[in-house]
Amino acid sequence: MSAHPDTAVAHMPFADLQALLQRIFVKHGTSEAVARALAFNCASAQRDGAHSHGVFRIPGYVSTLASGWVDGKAVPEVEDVASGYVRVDAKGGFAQPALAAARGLLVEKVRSAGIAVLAIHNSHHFAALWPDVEPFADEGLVALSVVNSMTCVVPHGARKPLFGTNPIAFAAPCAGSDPIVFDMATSAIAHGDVQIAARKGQMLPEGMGVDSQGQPTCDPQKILEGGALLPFGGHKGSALSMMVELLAAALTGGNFSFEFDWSQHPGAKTPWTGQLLIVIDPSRSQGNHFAERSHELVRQMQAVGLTRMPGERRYREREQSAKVGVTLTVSELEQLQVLTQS
Ligand code: NDP
Ligand code: PYC
Repeated sequence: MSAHPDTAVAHMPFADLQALLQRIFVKHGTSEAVARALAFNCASAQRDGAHSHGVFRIPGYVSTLASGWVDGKAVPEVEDVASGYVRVDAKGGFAQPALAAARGLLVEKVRSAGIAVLAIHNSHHFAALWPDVEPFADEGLVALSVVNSMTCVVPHGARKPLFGTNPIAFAAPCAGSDPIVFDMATSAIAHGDVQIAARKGQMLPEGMGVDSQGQPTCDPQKILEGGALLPFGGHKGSALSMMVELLAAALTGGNFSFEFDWSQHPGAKTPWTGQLLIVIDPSRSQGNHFAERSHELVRQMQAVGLTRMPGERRYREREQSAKVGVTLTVSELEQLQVLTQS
């Protein structure tokens, strides 16, 4: 008996997956440049086992492009506004090509001023955030990024949802190892993981969300059908989520998570908001010692019993993907192949 396509797995080289995704993006209305940026991001998430933002997201990208909600051919406009400040208008397109367009100028400013900010607005971010920060740490820089999303999180102490799932990602170099990276939603669970649990018919742990009546529920379907999520860590996560709204939207000129209305675009899934990156050159205060100090911190954390660093699971998955290829289910692969045709 052969395995079910939802559980049977296929493996493919990273470059092949990236090329397949790139074809899908172009087929469904993006420019080659946008397709390259999104395909690299999405294939990287799949390669690293970041499944809530890997190929799982492709149907959402496709339906959003079809709805006319996002401009898949937008050409970002980069503005050099100050010695440590770059601003980008993504022109209603995706955030990743906007970052790619401004990256060279941003790094130039970080190297000359020691720190620089990249403020992206009028942008859609539908992806994991770590791919936006990790490459800076590979270059010896420290990077922090925040992005806001769509209203689905009830601020601590409030009655109705207002915030997005609003992730924060951080990356820092570490001597002798991969960069230290964390990337976390400020909601108790990412919206993508709620969708995955609903699809699998699995219940969530307690404390993640509420139903349409505001009552606590572990049923992901009830959260998706008129319910909402809670911030992680009560008032503390709620404050961080508020900070993300301020930095990613108020500061950049993007929409708050509650400010856009996609109801006239059935199929639209990508939040139309903003993103902030802060990048620091640690050599300005620590000479070449920052990466050694990072390593020392990790060593001490391990000495008190820590067995797993944030980012470590992804690096392990990445290593495994390099050996055997990127893992997808047979259903996912079949679905991708269909999307290259229609
Ligand atoms: P997780 O809760 O799975 O993980 C958060 C962080 O904690 C990761 O860096 C993870 O490392 C680390 N971690 C997890 N478990 C442990 C552990 N036991 N010990 C030490 N570290 C641990 O992520 P979320 O569900 O909060 O977010 C998932 C993704 O969703 C993120 O990539 C985020 O950017 C994305 N997202 C995107 C949004 C958008 O608007 N674009 C909105 C909301 C979320 P590791 O990666 O190695 O597991
Ligand atoms: O998983 O919460 C999420 C999310 C929102 C936008 C993109 N991903």
